[in-house]
Amino acid sequence: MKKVGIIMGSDSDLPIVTKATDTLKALEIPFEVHVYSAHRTPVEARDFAVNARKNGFGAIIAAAGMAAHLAGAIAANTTLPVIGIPCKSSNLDGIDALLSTVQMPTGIPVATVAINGGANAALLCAQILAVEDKELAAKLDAKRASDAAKVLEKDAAISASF
Ligand code: RP5
Repeated sequence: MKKVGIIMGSDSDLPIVTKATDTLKALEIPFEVHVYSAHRTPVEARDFAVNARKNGFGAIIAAAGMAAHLAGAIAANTTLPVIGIPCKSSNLDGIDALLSTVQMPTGIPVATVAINGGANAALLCAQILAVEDKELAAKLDAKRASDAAKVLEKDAAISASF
């Protein structure tokens, strides 16, 4: 199976990235995690993206806050799918990172999840990899069914309490 590359702009983004790594672990998807910044270590961020396909990656998650250019900078240097996580790490509550990540110019797409949406970033990677992987697709189907069953249990409990 192809690996997922996870890049975060700072180690202060780790609590959000952990939601992605937990999700990938549960689905038994291999991944690598790095701290590379579009601004502080632009050479390392670029090199990772340029070499990602030949290094066995199938999708990349880029998590960054504030003036979040990481996902766009990674996407500029690879045609692998890039999923951006805008991180809430400033006085602007993550709106700054959301707009910086989502507003990509035509030709260089970044699939942007919700502010702090680490789990959904991992699930989107899984869905991309599952296009060519029936076993992974079955795990995703099972997770959807299990998640729905939990909601219905809550429905029954709440409904019975009134
Ligand atoms: C961004 O700036 C990082 O992704 C992080 O969300 C934010 C703050 O970084 P630190 O000052 O905590 O290292 O580049």
